[in-house]
Amino acid sequence: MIRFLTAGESHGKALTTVVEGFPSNMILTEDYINSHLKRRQAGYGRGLRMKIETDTAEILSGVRFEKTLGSPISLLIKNSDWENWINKMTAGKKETEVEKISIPRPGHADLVGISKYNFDDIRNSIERSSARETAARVAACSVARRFLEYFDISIGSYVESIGGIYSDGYFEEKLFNNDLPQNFKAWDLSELSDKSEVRVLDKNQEEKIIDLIKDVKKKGDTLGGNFYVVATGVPVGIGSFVHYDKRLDSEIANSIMSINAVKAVEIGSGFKMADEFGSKTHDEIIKKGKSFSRKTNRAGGIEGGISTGLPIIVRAAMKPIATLMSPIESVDLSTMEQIVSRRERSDFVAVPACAVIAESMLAWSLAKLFLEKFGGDSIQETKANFDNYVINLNQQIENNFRK
Ligand code: EPS
Repeated sequence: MIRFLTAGESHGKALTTVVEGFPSNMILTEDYINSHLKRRQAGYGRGLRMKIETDTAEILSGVRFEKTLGSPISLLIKNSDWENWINKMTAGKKETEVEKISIPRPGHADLVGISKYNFDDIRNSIERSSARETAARVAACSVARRFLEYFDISIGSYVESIGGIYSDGYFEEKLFNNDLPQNFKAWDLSELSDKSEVRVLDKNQEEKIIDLIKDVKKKGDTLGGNFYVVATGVPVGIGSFVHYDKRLDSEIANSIMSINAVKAVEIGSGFKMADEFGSKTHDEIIKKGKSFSRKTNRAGGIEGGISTGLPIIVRAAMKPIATLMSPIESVDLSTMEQIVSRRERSDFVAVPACAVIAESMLAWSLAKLFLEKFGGDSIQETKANFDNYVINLNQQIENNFRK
């Protein structure tokens, strides 16, 4: 079983993560991890903080001469902004008076956090609930992503909409109609979308979105949006129907929903399916060489909680950022007066970053169930188990069904 923990506050000294359970002998470098950290920081509409930080992970353990040892991998990402926050965030004694925050921002974790943890300062809620934590996740999950690359499993994403501005649906149609080029890899989507400042695939849409963000910035408002995350090369048989916690779709939904500000997760054409006839929904099974495929991929690559071998398609919705420069109403907890909420430096839009984080979390979920099936202490052992399975797949059906 693989697992990871993250630790660190948004304006604390650093973020850390410990990743455990991956096989030995995988090539893993800081450059690889940092390339994904950099992608998470991009996107038009982010706030000033991203100009301060250049997220880089230092590998502290679990890797020797660029190869994993099978032991826990610990990673450190320093917060450059720490210098400005030492007095406010020190783990040591309070040396100076620090103003307590008493006005919760609607939509943020401020109010529930102080209620739950018995805090006398909303700062204590803000710090750990901040999406800054996702930098540590992207670092941790890049180990999973690296692992999946050994099996040609590729992950990519793009932004479908921001502030209600959608593309023409060309790519979604291709995905759901299972009409992708033979050599299509999900990473191709990221290579394309990473070229756009808002990670969309359509130039026309990009311009409209950037104009809207400019307008929203002026007004002190924020935006959310929808995005797609796709995985290709996932073999048939990952996940299971035998128990609720072994289902690949529930595992994925859990990990994507755990990302800050995500409010909905959909597998395949989920919500649309609910409005259609069964005959117009289910993916017909067709012969493909000696094996099988599906005419379409509305199920998003998962049936009965198990991967079908077709691309895994996940869509998610991120709500608008909760910190507003033109704030809405709240209550000052120190006076119990109705008042407008506090302003705090923040992003205006973070949907492009959210899609990168979702790639990372999808990689984690896939690696988790993949390793549960194939196991192995070294990457060579895992690879041998995997190759053996793939070779025998068709033979198995032939032996069991042909007379
Ligand atoms: C965030 C507020 C902003 C964002 C932050 C998430 O940070 P700050 O308050 O320092 O300006 O930039 O995101 C990150 C720091 C990051 O790395 O993604 C919040 O309140 O959730």
